Amino acid sequence: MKKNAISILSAAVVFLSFNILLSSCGGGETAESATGNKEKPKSMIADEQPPIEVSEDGSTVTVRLTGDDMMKYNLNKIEVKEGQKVKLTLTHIGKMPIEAMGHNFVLLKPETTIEAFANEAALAKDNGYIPESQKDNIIVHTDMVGGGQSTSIEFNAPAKGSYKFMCSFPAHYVNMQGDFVVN
Ligand SMILES: [Cu+2]
Repeated sequence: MKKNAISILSAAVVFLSFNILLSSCGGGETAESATGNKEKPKSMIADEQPPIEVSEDGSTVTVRLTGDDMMKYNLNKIEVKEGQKVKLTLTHIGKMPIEAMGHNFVLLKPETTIEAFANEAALAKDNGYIPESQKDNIIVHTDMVGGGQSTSIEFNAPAKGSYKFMCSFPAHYVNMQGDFVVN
């Protein structure tokens, strides 16, 4: 009697382990297909777009600039060619509201210093942090955006040279600035 009970018990253990093995295999397969190429979520495809892309005929350059909740752009250098049309989109990939973590893109003329510009900009809240007193020092700028928002501008690349771009939200220029180089 005792012997029988033990063999029934061990058969039950084997049966249970087999079931666990089967279900874990099944789970594994599901996870695999979820990350397979065909199942790729749209956001991942968007991430694969290059941040700077030149059109086939070379006439247009698309710039996909992002800003986040950590006060960072995805690019600290943007290189284009003289005569190119620049289509720049700034996307705020964070979640914070515009009042707390607004971002824009301001392209400054070469003789302008970022610090002087930023100090004036910080006082220009009512004008989206674009100071009237510094308008002559701006080549082009976007609107200010908050988390989840996006804005686009189109402009012709300025003359050959090295320019600075920055975010004019108060204190952001410390982290959010870069070189805009026209070759
Ligand atoms: Cu900013």
